[in-house]
Amino acid sequence: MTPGEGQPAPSGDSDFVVVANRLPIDMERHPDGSVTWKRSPGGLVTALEPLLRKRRGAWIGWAGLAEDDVDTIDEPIVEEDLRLQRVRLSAEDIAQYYEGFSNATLWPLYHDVIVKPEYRREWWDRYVVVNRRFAEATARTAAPGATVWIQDYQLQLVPKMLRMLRPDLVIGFFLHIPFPPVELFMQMPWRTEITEGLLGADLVGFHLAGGAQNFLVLARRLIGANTSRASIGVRSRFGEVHYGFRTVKVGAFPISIDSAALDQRAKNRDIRRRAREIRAELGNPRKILLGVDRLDYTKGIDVRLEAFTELLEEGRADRNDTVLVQLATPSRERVESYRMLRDDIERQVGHINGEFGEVGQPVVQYLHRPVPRDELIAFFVAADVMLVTPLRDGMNLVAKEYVACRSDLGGALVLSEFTGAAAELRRAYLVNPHDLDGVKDAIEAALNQTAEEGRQRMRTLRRQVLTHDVDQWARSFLDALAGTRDNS
Ligand code: GDG
Repeated sequence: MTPGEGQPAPSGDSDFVVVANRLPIDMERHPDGSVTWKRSPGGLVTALEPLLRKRRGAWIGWAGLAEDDVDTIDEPIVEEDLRLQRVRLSAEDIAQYYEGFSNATLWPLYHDVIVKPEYRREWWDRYVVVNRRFAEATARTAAPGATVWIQDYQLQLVPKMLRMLRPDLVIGFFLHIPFPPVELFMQMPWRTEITEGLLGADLVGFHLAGGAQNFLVLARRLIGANTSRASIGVRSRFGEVHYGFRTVKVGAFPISIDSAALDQRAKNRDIRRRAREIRAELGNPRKILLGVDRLDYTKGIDVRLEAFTELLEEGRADRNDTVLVQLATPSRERVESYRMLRDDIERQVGHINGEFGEVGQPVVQYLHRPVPRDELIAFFVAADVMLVTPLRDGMNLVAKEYVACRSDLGGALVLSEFTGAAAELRRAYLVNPHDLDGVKDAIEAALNQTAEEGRQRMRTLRRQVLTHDVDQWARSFLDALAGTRDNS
């Protein structure tokens, strides 16, 4: 095959390259102008690090700060066998590509337009520019014939741009958020460009078969491509889009967590002691309900607060003996809809405590800040009922983390049907977050379940989470990606 335009870009020497909006390290700039780096470990990096190290891997992404001179080509930061290559973003790139097009256009559009997406041409233009910057950095880093794995909605144009620069590469793309039904996607003024951008990959992966199926329909209707018609399986029975001279595979790969590590950590004596302390600090209530989310309008935090309010009002939850803890990590605070959400949630919390709390004894404990990992695990261990009520969520790792932390088979999970996790965690108390009575009934059932019922449910949930971990997710995707070349 010949490259689409001009000369092929010069190649680098990494055989395996991960491309994501963020690097797994944060750059910190100090008042004296000096710069230090802080690791920000997440599930993705934990899963991919061993593979990256084994294959002289590189990770390409933004370091989290605004910088000038975006065209500067930085030396990679080399950590043992792992290379971290940063892509610079200016303050304007952040405002238009990241906060604008990614988080005020794509995010709401892909989450069922819970908030109205804004379609602004200057945001789109910047999205194209920044995607090209990522594609060029990747082209410089990847060795001939390397495998490149592009992550998420911020980078949907990179597969095609990269293929034009480097047709020798094996390119995979995975979307971490839902892929919407065609009827919604068609709102997007740049729908053809985005669809063609994704079709630059050899394999396009989604959490759920439904998202993969939506993408096949889109490729048929919008691009006029021939596609397979059979239903797509989970980690199996991939779909196909015949596009030009190429065949693009499409599949479902539900992401998971490092289940065994979390299971172990939650058994730690200090963590268990801290869980007991948390209960004591909350006034030793009979029941602790817990929510853990980025403060995002997709997460349905208002839904659970409303349900809890009505349960208290109706005396179905005891105001003297029940506490709801909501940990809300600050998120995207410069985007208008997120600022409004924060105000709404904080008003709602104030209202509930005003109505049902006592001095020194609120019924809702709300923290608007990230808590350290071990503290979070202690909250999972302490919580009797975990509330996960998103209106739409690609997967939701919090639900899986809660389950992984409950080797005692205690606790109960209330889980929205509109999360990806609901497809796997069938023994949770599943709810439709739009049906408030249904949510209330489920919370009440979870609060009052017998110990035996709880154990049975949790045992089944744990079997699922412990056997399907993030390592399996990465391997199943990469095996399918390697398979695209074996067949060609
Ligand atoms: C996107 C998709 C998909 C939260 N608060 C704290 C904290 N967290 C951690 C959780 C969990 C992670 O953040 C959140 O992951 P989620 O999956 O729940 O949600 P998104 O951030 O929206 O992620 C989602 C995911 O991508 C992966 O594909 O599942 O559907 O929207 O790990 O534990 N961690 C710490 N302190 C906190 O206060 N340490």
